[in-house]
Amino acid sequence: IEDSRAPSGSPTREIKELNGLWTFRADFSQNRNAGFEKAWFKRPLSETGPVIDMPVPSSFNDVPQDAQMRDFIGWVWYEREVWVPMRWLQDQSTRIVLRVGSAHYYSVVWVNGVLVTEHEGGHLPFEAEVGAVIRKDAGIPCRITIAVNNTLSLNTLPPGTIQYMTDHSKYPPGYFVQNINFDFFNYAGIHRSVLLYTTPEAYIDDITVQTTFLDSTGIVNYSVAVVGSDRPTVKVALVGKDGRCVATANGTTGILKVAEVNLWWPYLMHDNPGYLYSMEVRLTAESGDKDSYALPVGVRTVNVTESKFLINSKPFYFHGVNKHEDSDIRGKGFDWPLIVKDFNLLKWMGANSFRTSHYPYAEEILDVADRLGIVVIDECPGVGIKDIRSFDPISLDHHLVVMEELVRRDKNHPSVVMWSVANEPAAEMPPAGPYFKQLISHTKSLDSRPVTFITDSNYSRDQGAPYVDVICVNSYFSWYHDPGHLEVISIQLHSQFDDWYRKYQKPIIQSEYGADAVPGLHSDPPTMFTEEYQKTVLQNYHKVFDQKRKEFVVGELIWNFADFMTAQGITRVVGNKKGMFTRQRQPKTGAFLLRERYWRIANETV
Ligand code: BDP
Repeated sequence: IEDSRAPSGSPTREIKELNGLWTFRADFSQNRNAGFEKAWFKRPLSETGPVIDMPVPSSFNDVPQDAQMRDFIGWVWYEREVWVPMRWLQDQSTRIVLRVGSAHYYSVVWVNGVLVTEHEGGHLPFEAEVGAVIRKDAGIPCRITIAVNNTLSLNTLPPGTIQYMTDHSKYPPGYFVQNINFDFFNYAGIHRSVLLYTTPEAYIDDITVQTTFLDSTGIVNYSVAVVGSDRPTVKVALVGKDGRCVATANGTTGILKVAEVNLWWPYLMHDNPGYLYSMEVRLTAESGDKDSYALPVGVRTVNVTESKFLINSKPFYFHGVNKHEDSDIRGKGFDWPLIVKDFNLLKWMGANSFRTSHYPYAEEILDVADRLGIVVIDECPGVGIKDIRSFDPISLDHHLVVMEELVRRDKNHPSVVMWSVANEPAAEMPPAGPYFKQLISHTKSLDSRPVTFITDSNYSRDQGAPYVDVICVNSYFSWYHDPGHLEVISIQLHSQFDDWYRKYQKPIIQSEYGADAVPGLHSDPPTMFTEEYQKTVLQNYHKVFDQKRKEFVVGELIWNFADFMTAQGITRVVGNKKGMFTRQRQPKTGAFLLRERYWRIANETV
């Protein structure tokens, strides 16, 4: 399933990882276009100018010891040579695919100087079939060149603007800055793995599963998309954790029925969370080609009522976090030790859920969430849509495509229980109504999960809320509003919940709340930026949550799991400090408070 999941290998497929050191150059020319004008892709990069080493995957920004590189806007060029195994080349029917897990923001890819694909969007995979190009030049190593541009415009997701500074008494000629309306560093580069992998000529292109259950019988509706064969024979088997086959079916679409099903349950809701079957799909084409693929499948349902979020028909309460893909040195680059550490911290805290604020995370992260039973709200990069021009048809068309790519990639993850199409857009602007109506209905046409976006608009003026299944509200009482006044949180939070519920009768999640705490700063009575202030904000919010979760509040997600880097600005002390953990993942006082709280809630609901 080529572009919807990271290839995991199978008896019929091989993978070659291209991670490691690549050759790299940033295009500092005045118009940032020398690379295209001089066709840097045609020859080895080292022949057209100076190069440096750059690790993949990683953001490039913090790797060189150079402020200009950290803040670079424009095209950067990556290159790597690789020997492709002879047997891949000899068998003409082997498809060879080049896959990039993600690169921020716009990518152009060449193999041996031949353009093979382009992709817009910084957080989702893309790929190209490259067998024909490589076979032409067999006998020499193949040269892969990837140019990546991190410039954001009004029509990108997230949006941004480039501002030229023309007062030459203040700025040098050609000086420009990238303005953004979102609160995290615009890290860029090749952020996830680059792979070459093979499939047979007739192959399994995609699999879709939808699950439900009736009493103790699990029901898995599946469909398999095959490319390269008109009359494929498809056999499907569902295998339990103990290796026993529990159901079989034939054909490209069908139903698997599992007696005495082990449902997929969230962490802390059941003593055996995250149960996954393996759905083994075998294809035989009329040509004799065989392909196979094993997809982890969790059997569970998701439903939303007027006041509850139900998983497997039981009320589910989100006690979790908002995260970022962010850490020292590698920025947003994929990093297994960091990922496993973060899951260990989530479990330590008793968190049962997270939101992928504010863009899709690496799919390997969702694989782990599936296995642990951690529930995910899967967000697209629709963050910072504040300018009315970012609601135009060009933006909407791109946003629809991004949701298609996201759903195609993540639809089979049982951990994903809801899509978020945006974070804090200017939802009170008139064009927001039709924009979100179309965006949400399009997403619903792709998949049956509930859909939301995260709002910070006033309940009476929000134009998008009529179309969401769950109201997700961010608020920063006693921080951005009434800074220093902890005593107003209770009244303001009660009003917030009651206003929204009265108007919409939909379940509500507090999708963000929090306060900055510079680790090690203390004061009593609490003052802003100390650990005590952060802790007290949380305590005051929690008192209200405890009342409202008996009614229609179905979740609380702290902002943020860990401190993270942002653009430089007068409200950010080396980044955003609203983390429960530091950027190096050491707990602040608030982390211990949440830990106590989350375990207490978990023990009530089990
Ligand atoms: C919210 C944003 C989030 C910010 C947070 C903050 O959704 O991205 O980081 O505020 O300011 O409005 O800390």
